[in-house]
Amino acid sequence: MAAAQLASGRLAAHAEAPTLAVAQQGMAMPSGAPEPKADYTMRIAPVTVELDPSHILSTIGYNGTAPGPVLRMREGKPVTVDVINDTDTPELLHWHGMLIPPEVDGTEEEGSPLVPPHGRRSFTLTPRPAGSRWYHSHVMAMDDLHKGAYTGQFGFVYVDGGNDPGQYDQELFLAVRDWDAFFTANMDDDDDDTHNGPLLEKPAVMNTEPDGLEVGSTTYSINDKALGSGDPIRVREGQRLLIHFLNASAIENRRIALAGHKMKVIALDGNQCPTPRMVDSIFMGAGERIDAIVEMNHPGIWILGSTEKPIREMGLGVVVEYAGQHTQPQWIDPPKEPWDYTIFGTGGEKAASSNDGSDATSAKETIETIFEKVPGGAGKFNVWLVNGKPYPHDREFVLKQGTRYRLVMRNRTDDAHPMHLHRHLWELKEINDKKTAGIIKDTVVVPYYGRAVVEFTADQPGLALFHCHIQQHMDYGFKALFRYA
Ligand SMILES: [Cu+2]
Repeated sequence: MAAAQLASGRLAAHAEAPTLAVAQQGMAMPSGAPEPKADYTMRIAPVTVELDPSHILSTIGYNGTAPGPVLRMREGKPVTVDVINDTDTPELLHWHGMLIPPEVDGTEEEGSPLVPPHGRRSFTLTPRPAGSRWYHSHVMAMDDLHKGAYTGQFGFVYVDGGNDPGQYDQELFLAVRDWDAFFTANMDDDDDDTHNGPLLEKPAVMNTEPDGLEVGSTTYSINDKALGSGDPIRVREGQRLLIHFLNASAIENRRIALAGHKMKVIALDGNQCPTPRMVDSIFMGAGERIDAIVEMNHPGIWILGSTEKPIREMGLGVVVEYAGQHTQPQWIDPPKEPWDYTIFGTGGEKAASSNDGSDATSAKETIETIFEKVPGGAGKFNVWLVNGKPYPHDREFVLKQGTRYRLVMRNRTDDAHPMHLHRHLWELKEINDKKTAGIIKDTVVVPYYGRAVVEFTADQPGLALFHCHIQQHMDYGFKALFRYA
């Protein structure tokens, strides 16, 4: 009964799952064998993105756009995806938040095959679970800010589980992005939403060595347009919007609001949360998704965008325009409330069962992780340690099939890190000692000098990459492989 439609022309351009012709000249395909038609073809190639008429950037994207198309898949129905790489370097297409084998997950560390330069590869995967997932390049970028997650290689994949997500009049997919990354010695951290915590993991003795170069940006967009450019989101009073948000940044965590409106958060990382809640703004670590319902009950012309004025002025926003309104787009600062995942969960202690299908009462084993930064100093890069070592580790993290694990993440650094575990879902249990249950995620922001505890069941045999979703942190050590015994 829900009417799914897209708000604007530029979003509509992303609505159709592409089924491009498969045969391409010069592509090495086995001769003689009949070529099955892929359900999706993803062509990796240079694209231009017109953020606004005065800022057209060159990057790498999928199927001629950045972000790539919104792919809609049916939960549990296998699909074949042809990935064509029209660039000069090997590529990997990763499916973030899906429970799929390492061979198709799209990371070199897990052993997924690379898509060779000017080559192609076919992958078959069974999309699950239902909800808002996304795809992106998972190659290492190191000091090349035109590779991996710095490029336009990202997009939504929505896995339809057949459940009614509630009534809505318009469905929007909004990816928050920064562009034209550069190295900087003066990183003005915008992820300070987590600075107000109890600093449980702050070391008694601080490392005062000077930091190395970090990655910054002064160019932002939602999807492929800067604020004020492109079509507004056109609405009518009384409509309900279902907005799928994604922080597709390789660099930063972000806070977003829609001026004049509250948003009802219904899902975190695509998974319905036990307690939907109205909020004035949302906070997303790099890689995280939030689904929200917004009632259009405050006619006017408003800005949906970053809560930080300079970031909005550099493009991170989109105009929301009620029919018949003709004012200038307005911004109103939302109340400053620290982001707290636990308000979307159930009361921690008594919530015994999780909704990821596991038996939370069975015996658990604990995996302790400690994150540290080795400051790089002037002109160099910081190195990031997991349990005292940068990647690769040896056999530190070995899982037993069927066992429920309690993963403790201790962040002894002055950054908030969005930590992601591939091919598994985890249940958030604690943020800075505050307990919760029932929140199922694949990425969690471990606060500045803080601690997060999650639980997951080892039920996805094979290698699984655990890493910070900030590309530079991952590239310079902040990752580890979980393996099965
Ligand atoms: Cu990080």
